[in-house]
Amino acid sequence: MLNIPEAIYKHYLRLKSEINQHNHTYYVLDDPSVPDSQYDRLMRELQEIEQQYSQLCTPDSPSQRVGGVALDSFSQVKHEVPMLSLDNAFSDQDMLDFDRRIKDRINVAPSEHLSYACEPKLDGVAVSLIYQKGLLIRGATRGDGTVGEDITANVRTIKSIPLQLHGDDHPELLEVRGEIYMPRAGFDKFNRKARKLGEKPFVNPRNAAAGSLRQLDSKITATRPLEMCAYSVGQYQSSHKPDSHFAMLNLLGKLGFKINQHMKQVAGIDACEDYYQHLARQRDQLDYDIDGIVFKVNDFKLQERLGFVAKAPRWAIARKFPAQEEMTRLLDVEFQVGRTGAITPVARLEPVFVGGVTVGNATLHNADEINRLGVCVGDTVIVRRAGDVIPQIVKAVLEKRPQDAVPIVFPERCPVCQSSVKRIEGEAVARCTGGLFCGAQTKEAIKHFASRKAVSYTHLTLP
Ligand code: D41
Repeated sequence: MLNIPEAIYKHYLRLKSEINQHNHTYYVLDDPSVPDSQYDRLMRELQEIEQQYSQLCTPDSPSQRVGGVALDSFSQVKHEVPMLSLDNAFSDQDMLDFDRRIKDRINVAPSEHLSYACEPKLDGVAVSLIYQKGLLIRGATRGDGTVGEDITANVRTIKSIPLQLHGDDHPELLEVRGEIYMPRAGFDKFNRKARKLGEKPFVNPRNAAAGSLRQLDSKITATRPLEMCAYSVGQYQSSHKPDSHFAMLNLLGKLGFKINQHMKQVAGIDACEDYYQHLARQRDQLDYDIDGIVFKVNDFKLQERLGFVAKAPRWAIARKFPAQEEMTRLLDVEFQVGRTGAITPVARLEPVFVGGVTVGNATLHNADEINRLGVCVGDTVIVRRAGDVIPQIVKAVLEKRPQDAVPIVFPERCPVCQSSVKRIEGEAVARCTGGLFCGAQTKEAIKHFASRKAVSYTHLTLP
C-alpha cells in the first residue's frame, strides 16, 4: 500500500466532496448543475487516484455506486425498532373518525385543531437505512416489519441516498425510513426500451422498484432509475431530537435526503381534507405514482401518548386515491394506421373508472406485446392509467378467460387500404406498405403537416 502525499489526499477529498455535491443537486434537489461531461471528468479523476491508492476506495466513495460483486442470496436482518404499517381511510367520514378517536384519547376538545403533517404516499418499496457516525452501513427492506432483507449493496447504487450524511453535526446513530421508487419518466423509458428489444416490460413503477431492489447483482440495480424519499426515522441517537415530524423531515433534508416537496403541516382535519383534494387534482402531473396521502399527528409527544394498535400507529392514516389499476373486459381490438404506416393495436374496453377517469381504450403497442400478454378478445384484463400517458393493458386474468375467448390476429393487410403489412427484422412495429396510396397515411400526413410542431419546423428549415 502506497503512502498518499498530502497534496493528493487533499485533492482527492475535494473531488469526492464535489462529486457528492453534484449527486445531491442532481438527484435530491432535481437541479442539474453541471454538464455530464464535467461530472464524468471528476469521476475519472477520482477513480484514477483510487486505483493508485487502493486504501481510498472505501464503501462511501461515490465511485462505488456502480455496484459490486453479485451475492448468492440476501441475508435477513431484524429491525430493532419495528417498521409499522399504515391504517387506511377510504372516505371523508373515515378521516373525521380518525381525528375524533385521537382527540378522545388525548382529552382534547372536538373543536380544537390538531397539527397534522400531510405528505403524498409514494408507491414503491419501504426501506430502512442505518447511518453510524454519519456513514451508511446498512440498507434493508421492510419485509414483514420485524425482519427484512439486507440490500445494502443495492441501496448504495441509488444516487439520491447519501453514502455519508451532510454537515458535521449529525446523529451518532440514525435509521432513516423511506420509500424507494421509480419515477414515471424512468419507468416509461425502461419499458419503451424493453418493448423495442422484445423484452418483458415492468407492470408498474412499484413492481419496477421492487424487481430492481431484488437483484442479487447490484450492477443491475445501478442501471435502474431509482430514487428514495425519506418519511420517518427509526433508531435515533443524538444530543438533539426535533419535536415534530415536520421538523424531523426538514432535518433529514439538511442531512442530505430527498424529502417530498409537497409535504405540508396543517391545522385541523378540514385542512387535511383540502390538502387531499388539492393533491388529487395534481396527481397526474407528479413525476411519480402516489396511491394516496399520509396524515400524521405532527407532535412527537402526542405520537408517543397515542402509541399503536396491532402493528399500526394510532397517530397516522393513509387516505387512498382511486386505484390506478382496475379490471375490465377486452371487447375488441382495432388496428390503427399512423402517418408513417405504423400499425398500432388499440384495445376497446368495457368502460372502467381507473386513475380518476373513465377509460374505454388502451394501447396494446405492437404484435410482440399482444403475444407476450397472451390476451384474447373476451378476456378480463388489468388496465393501468397513471399520469397523462395512454392507458395500458398490463395483464390478462387467465383464471377468468371465457370459453368463447377469441385470439387476436395481427392483420396481414392494411385495414384501410388492403396493402400488405410488413415488419422489418428486429423492429417491433409493423407497417402498411401503401404509402400515400393509403387513405389513413395520407390523412395523418396532412394532419401532421398542418400541426403546429410540423409547421414551425418547416418554417425554421426554409431559407
Ligand atoms: O410515502 C409512503 N409510502 C409512506 C409510507 C409515508 N409517506 N409515510 C409512512 N409512514 C409510516 C409510519 C407512520 C408508520 C412511520 C409510510 C409508512 N409508514 C409505511 N410504508 C409501508 C408500510 C408503512
